[in-house]
Amino acid sequence: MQKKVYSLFLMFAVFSLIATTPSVFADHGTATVTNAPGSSVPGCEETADGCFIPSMVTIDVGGEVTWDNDDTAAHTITSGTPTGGPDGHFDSSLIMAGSSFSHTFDEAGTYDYFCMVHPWMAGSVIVVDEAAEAAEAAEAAEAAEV
Ligand SMILES: [Cu+2]
Repeated sequence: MQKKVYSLFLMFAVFSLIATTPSVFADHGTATVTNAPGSSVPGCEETADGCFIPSMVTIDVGGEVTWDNDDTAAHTITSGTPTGGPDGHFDSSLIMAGSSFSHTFDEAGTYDYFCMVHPWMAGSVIVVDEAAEAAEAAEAAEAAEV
């Protein structure tokens, strides 16, 4: 009897996990980053916001990040680091003032990027596999039962 109640509770826990997953997807499906105004001269990297606002975004696998260049200068969104150089994941080439660039991320991981014109401008995109994490959590809940 006790065992049956516990199984019901576990089933409810798993169902609620499944039920909440789609909303998590919706929350992290897209992200928008803007270039800090005046970032074509050094200084933005010293501010709390950084040169890309926000300088770190988290999305799900399959999500899309859009960079809006609201600054008055042209910038690039180039994957890699200022010291290591471009790593080939993505490169916007020059984005003119008032234009934007989007990239879809199909693999989990951390993607650093910078501006080739102004190498003090750096940011990161973190791509997480929510479905895999939910499955792991469900597995952990199951393991805890034993
Ligand atoms: Cu730039």
